[in-house]
Amino acid sequence: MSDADAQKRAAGEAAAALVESGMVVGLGTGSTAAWFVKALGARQLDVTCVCTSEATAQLAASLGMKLAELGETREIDLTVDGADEVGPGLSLIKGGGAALLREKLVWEASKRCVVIADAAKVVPTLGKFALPIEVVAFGHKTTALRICDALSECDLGIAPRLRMKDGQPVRTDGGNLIYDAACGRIEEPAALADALKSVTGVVDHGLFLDLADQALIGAPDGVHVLE
Ligand code: ABF
Repeated sequence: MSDADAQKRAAGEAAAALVESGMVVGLGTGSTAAWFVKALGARQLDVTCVCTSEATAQLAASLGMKLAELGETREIDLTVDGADEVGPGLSLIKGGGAALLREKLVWEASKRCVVIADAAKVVPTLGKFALPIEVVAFGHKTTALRICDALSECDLGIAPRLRMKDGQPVRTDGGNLIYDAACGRIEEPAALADALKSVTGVVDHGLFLDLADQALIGAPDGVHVLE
Protein backbone atom coordinates (compact mmCIF):
# COMPACT_ATOMS: atom_id res chain seq x y z
CA MET A 1 0.00 0.00 0.00
CA SER A 2 1.38 3.44 -0.98
CA ASP A 3 1.83 6.21 1.57
CA ALA A 4 -1.10 8.08 0.03
CA ASP A 5 -3.32 4.99 0.22
CA ALA A 6 -2.36 4.44 3.85
CA GLN A 7 -3.20 8.07 4.61
CA LYS A 8 -6.53 7.78 2.77
CA ARG A 9 -7.35 4.63 4.74
CA ALA A 10 -6.46 6.25 8.07
CA ALA A 11 -8.63 9.28 7.30
CA GLY A 12 -11.52 7.08 6.17
CA GLU A 13 -11.36 4.90 9.27
CA ALA A 14 -11.15 7.95 11.53
CA ALA A 15 -14.29 9.32 9.89
CA ALA A 16 -16.12 6.02 10.34
CA ALA A 17 -15.61 6.39 14.09
CA LEU A 18 -17.71 9.60 13.98
CA VAL A 19 -20.85 7.69 12.96
CA GLU A 20 -23.42 6.74 15.60
CA SER A 21 -26.18 4.15 15.42
CA GLY A 22 -29.45 5.58 14.14
CA MET A 23 -27.78 8.21 11.95
CA VAL A 24 -28.59 9.03 8.33
CA VAL A 25 -25.18 9.12 6.66
CA GLY A 26 -24.10 10.54 3.31
CA LEU A 27 -21.50 8.37 1.60
CA GLY A 28 -19.00 10.11 -0.64
CA THR A 29 -17.30 8.96 -3.82
CA GLY A 30 -13.71 8.13 -4.68
CA SER A 31 -10.97 5.95 -3.24
CA THR A 32 -10.74 7.79 0.08
CA ALA A 33 -14.49 7.67 0.57
CA ALA A 34 -14.37 3.95 -0.25
CA TRP A 35 -12.12 3.38 2.78
CA PHE A 36 -14.72 5.22 4.88
CA VAL A 37 -17.57 3.11 3.48
CA LYS A 38 -15.70 -0.13 4.11
CA ALA A 39 -14.84 0.89 7.68
CA LEU A 40 -18.42 1.98 8.35
CA GLY A 41 -19.79 -1.24 6.86
CA ALA A 42 -17.53 -3.25 9.15
CA ARG A 43 -19.07 -1.56 12.20
CA GLN A 44 -22.50 -2.96 11.21
CA LEU A 45 -24.31 -0.04 12.80
CA ASP A 46 -28.03 0.61 12.36
CA VAL A 47 -27.61 3.51 9.93
CA THR A 48 -29.33 4.58 6.71
CA CYS A 49 -27.01 5.63 3.90
CA VAL A 50 -27.52 8.12 1.08
CA CYS A 51 -24.98 7.61 -1.71
CA THR A 52 -23.36 10.23 -3.95
CA SER A 53 -22.80 7.89 -6.89
CA GLU A 54 -23.85 4.58 -8.38
CA ALA A 55 -20.34 3.29 -7.66
CA THR A 56 -20.66 4.06 -3.96
CA ALA A 57 -24.16 2.57 -3.89
CA GLN A 58 -22.80 -0.67 -5.34
CA LEU A 59 -20.02 -0.79 -2.75
CA ALA A 60 -22.38 -0.03 0.14
CA ALA A 61 -24.94 -2.58 -1.07
CA SER A 62 -22.22 -5.22 -1.35
CA LEU A 63 -21.47 -4.59 2.32
CA GLY A 64 -25.12 -5.07 3.26
CA MET A 65 -25.67 -1.43 4.20
CA LYS A 66 -29.20 0.05 4.23
CA LEU A 67 -29.58 2.58 1.41
CA ALA A 68 -32.10 5.34 0.74
CA GLU A 69 -32.50 7.90 -2.02
CA LEU A 70 -31.75 11.55 -1.29
CA GLY A 71 -34.95 13.15 0.00
CA GLU A 72 -36.47 9.87 1.15
CA THR A 73 -35.10 10.17 4.71
CA ARG A 74 -35.08 12.76 7.41
CA GLU A 75 -32.18 15.26 7.20
CA ILE A 76 -28.77 13.70 6.73
CA ASP A 77 -26.83 13.82 9.99
CA LEU A 78 -23.34 13.44 8.60
CA THR A 79 -21.80 13.22 5.14
CA VAL A 80 -18.23 12.02 4.67
CA ASP A 81 -16.55 12.50 1.30
CA GLY A 82 -13.21 12.92 -0.38
CA ALA A 83 -11.77 15.83 -2.32
CA ASP A 84 -9.19 16.61 -4.97
CA GLU A 85 -7.87 19.70 -3.19
CA VAL A 86 -8.36 21.08 0.33
CA GLY A 87 -7.62 24.80 0.38
CA PRO A 88 -7.88 27.74 2.78
CA GLY A 89 -11.00 27.79 4.96
CA LEU A 90 -11.75 24.21 3.92
CA SER A 91 -12.53 25.39 0.41
CA LEU A 92 -12.43 22.36 -1.84
CA ILE A 93 -12.08 21.25 -5.39
CA LYS A 94 -14.07 18.10 -6.01
CA GLY A 95 -15.28 16.25 -9.06
CA GLY A 96 -12.26 14.28 -10.16
CA GLY A 97 -14.53 11.28 -9.81
CA ALA A 98 -17.25 12.89 -12.01
CA ALA A 99 -19.74 12.79 -9.10
CA LEU A 100 -19.72 16.47 -8.11
CA LEU A 101 -23.41 17.18 -8.72
CA ARG A 102 -24.80 14.35 -6.58
CA GLU A 103 -22.07 15.03 -4.04
CA LYS A 104 -23.00 18.70 -3.75
CA LEU A 105 -26.72 17.85 -3.51
CA VAL A 106 -26.01 15.41 -0.66
CA TRP A 107 -23.62 17.82 1.06
CA GLU A 108 -26.17 20.64 0.95
CA ALA A 109 -28.78 18.31 2.48
CA SER A 110 -26.50 17.42 5.41
CA LYS A 111 -26.28 18.86 8.92
CA ARG A 112 -22.53 18.23 8.97
CA CYS A 113 -19.96 17.49 6.29
CA VAL A 114 -16.53 16.01 6.91
CA VAL A 115 -13.97 15.80 4.14
CA ILE A 116 -11.30 13.09 4.23
CA ALA A 117 -8.06 13.19 2.29
CA ASP A 118 -4.39 12.33 2.18
CA ALA A 119 -1.87 15.03 3.01
CA ALA A 120 -1.00 15.79 -0.60
CA LYS A 121 -4.51 17.14 -1.16
CA VAL A 122 -3.93 20.10 1.20
CA VAL A 123 -2.88 23.19 -0.80
CA PRO A 124 -2.28 26.89 0.01
CA THR A 125 -4.32 27.99 -3.01
CA LEU A 126 -6.90 26.05 -5.03
CA GLY A 127 -6.41 25.48 -8.72
CA LYS A 128 -3.49 23.21 -9.45
CA PHE A 129 -6.06 20.42 -9.88
CA ALA A 130 -8.13 21.18 -12.98
CA LEU A 131 -11.58 22.41 -11.92
CA PRO A 132 -14.34 20.00 -13.01
CA ILE A 133 -17.42 21.69 -14.53
CA GLU A 134 -20.54 19.64 -15.19
CA VAL A 135 -22.51 20.64 -18.30
CA VAL A 136 -25.60 19.32 -20.07
CA ALA A 137 -24.72 17.35 -23.19
CA PHE A 138 -27.02 19.31 -25.49
CA GLY A 139 -24.94 22.04 -27.19
CA HIS A 140 -21.99 21.45 -24.86
CA LYS A 141 -19.46 22.88 -27.32
CA THR A 142 -21.25 26.22 -27.32
CA THR A 143 -21.51 26.04 -23.53
CA ALA A 144 -17.74 25.51 -23.42
CA LEU A 145 -17.27 28.76 -25.36
CA ARG A 146 -19.36 30.63 -22.79
CA ILE A 147 -17.35 28.99 -20.01
CA CYS A 148 -14.23 30.42 -21.67
CA ASP A 149 -15.79 33.88 -21.47
CA ALA A 150 -16.68 33.39 -17.81
CA LEU A 151 -13.14 32.23 -17.03
CA SER A 152 -11.71 35.23 -18.88
CA GLU A 153 -13.89 37.56 -16.81
CA CYS A 154 -12.16 36.03 -13.77
CA ASP A 155 -8.74 36.65 -15.31
CA LEU A 156 -8.37 32.97 -16.07
CA GLY A 157 -7.58 32.85 -19.74
CA ILE A 158 -7.78 29.13 -20.25
CA ALA A 159 -9.99 26.83 -22.31
CA PRO A 160 -11.83 24.00 -20.56
CA ARG A 161 -11.23 20.53 -21.94
CA LEU A 162 -13.93 17.90 -22.40
CA ARG A 163 -13.12 14.95 -20.13
CA MET A 164 -12.62 11.83 -22.19
CA LYS A 165 -12.09 8.16 -21.35
CA ASP A 166 -11.33 5.41 -23.87
CA GLY A 167 -11.98 7.85 -26.68
CA GLN A 168 -15.47 8.78 -25.45
CA PRO A 169 -16.74 11.72 -23.40
CA VAL A 170 -17.11 10.79 -19.73
CA ARG A 171 -20.77 10.74 -18.67
CA THR A 172 -21.85 11.41 -15.09
CA ASP A 173 -24.44 9.22 -13.36
CA GLY A 174 -26.95 11.86 -14.43
CA GLY A 175 -25.91 11.66 -18.10
CA ASN A 176 -24.10 15.00 -18.18
CA LEU A 177 -20.59 15.78 -19.42
CA ILE A 178 -17.54 17.08 -17.56
CA TYR A 179 -15.21 19.83 -18.72
CA ASP A 180 -11.98 20.39 -16.78
CA ALA A 181 -10.50 23.88 -16.49
CA ALA A 182 -6.77 23.96 -15.67
CA CYS A 183 -6.93 27.27 -13.80
CA GLY A 184 -3.51 26.96 -12.15
CA ARG A 185 -4.35 29.30 -9.27
CA ILE A 186 -7.84 30.36 -8.23
CA GLU A 187 -7.40 33.59 -6.27
CA GLU A 188 -11.13 34.36 -6.01
CA PRO A 189 -13.00 31.02 -5.75
CA ALA A 190 -16.34 32.60 -4.83
CA ALA A 191 -16.26 34.95 -7.81
CA LEU A 192 -15.37 32.08 -10.13
CA ALA A 193 -18.13 29.90 -8.67
CA ASP A 194 -20.71 32.64 -9.29
CA ALA A 195 -19.44 33.26 -12.83
CA LEU A 196 -19.63 29.57 -13.75
CA LYS A 197 -23.10 29.08 -12.31
CA SER A 198 -24.36 31.98 -14.42
CA VAL A 199 -23.43 30.18 -17.65
CA THR A 200 -26.47 28.58 -19.30
CA GLY A 201 -25.72 24.90 -19.78
CA VAL A 202 -23.48 24.63 -16.73
CA VAL A 203 -25.14 22.38 -14.16
CA ASP A 204 -22.54 22.86 -11.42
CA HIS A 205 -18.81 22.91 -10.73
CA GLY A 206 -16.30 21.36 -8.35
CA LEU A 207 -15.79 24.36 -6.07
CA PHE A 208 -17.23 23.39 -2.66
CA LEU A 209 -17.12 26.61 -0.66
CA ASP A 210 -18.39 27.01 2.91
CA LEU A 211 -19.69 23.44 2.86
CA ALA A 212 -17.09 21.45 4.80
CA ASP A 213 -17.30 21.62 8.59
CA GLN A 214 -14.14 19.63 9.25
CA ALA A 215 -11.36 17.83 7.43
CA LEU A 216 -9.60 14.65 8.52
CA ILE A 217 -6.23 14.59 6.80
CA GLY A 218 -4.14 11.44 6.78
CA ALA A 219 -0.46 12.22 7.22
CA PRO A 220 2.77 10.30 7.97
CA ASP A 221 2.36 11.04 11.70
CA GLY A 222 -1.35 10.24 11.94
CA VAL A 223 -4.68 11.91 11.16
CA HIS A 224 -4.85 15.69 11.51
CA VAL A 225 -8.11 17.56 12.10
CA LEU A 226 -8.67 20.84 10.23
CA GLU A 227 -11.66 23.06 11.05
C1 ABF B 1 -14.75 12.48 -4.69
O1 ABF B 1 -13.52 12.18 -4.17
C2 ABF B 1 -14.55 13.49 -5.76
O2 ABF B 1 -15.28 14.65 -5.59
C3 ABF B 1 -13.11 13.75 -5.69
O3 ABF B 1 -12.70 14.02 -6.96
C4 ABF B 1 -12.60 12.45 -5.20
C5 ABF B 1 -11.22 12.34 -4.70
O4 ABF B 1 -10.85 11.06 -5.07
P1 ABF B 1 -9.87 10.19 -4.21
O5 ABF B 1 -10.46 10.10 -2.85
O6 ABF B 1 -9.86 8.90 -4.93
O7 ABF B 1 -8.54 10.91 -4.21
O8 ABF B 1 -15.56 12.94 -3.71
